[in-house]
Amino acid sequence: MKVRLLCLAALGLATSLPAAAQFAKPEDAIKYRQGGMAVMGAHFGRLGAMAQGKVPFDAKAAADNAEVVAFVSRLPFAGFVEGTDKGNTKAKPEIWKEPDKFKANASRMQEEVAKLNVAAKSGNPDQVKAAFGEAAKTCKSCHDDFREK
Ligand code: ASC
Repeated sequence: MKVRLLCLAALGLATSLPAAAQFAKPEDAIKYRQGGMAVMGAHFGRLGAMAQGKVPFDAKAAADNAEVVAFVSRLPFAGFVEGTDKGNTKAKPEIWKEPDKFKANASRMQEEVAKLNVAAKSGNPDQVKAAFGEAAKTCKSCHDDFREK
């Protein structure tokens, strides 16, 4: 019980603190967001392989992967704190020059992967394929505008 309460307190703190205060150093924020993107990319890629017919459709695997993508999609953006545009990063300065546009892109992606998660739970390959395509467009457009090649 005590542990559970502590965990809840830690979660509350983590989500209410200003993003910068959650990272001791700029590199930590960069590593955090890259880690989140890497996890999302790995699981999104497994869905993509099914959507593109490279591996047979497996409803359970699709649902499991979509669940991870939907959850992790909410994490990386806390790592885009001020002062983290330099160093080991492909993040473009536009992220901090056009923050509203960047946030709108993030929200669109999160909405589309939430829909992908619903589609994957249906077990219907055509729905998964369609939702995957819409979600992938949001990844690409944000990378085009805000990530160096
Ligand atoms: C991925 C991945 C991306 C996106 C993008 C979609 O699996 O790592 O960056 O999908 O390629 O167009």
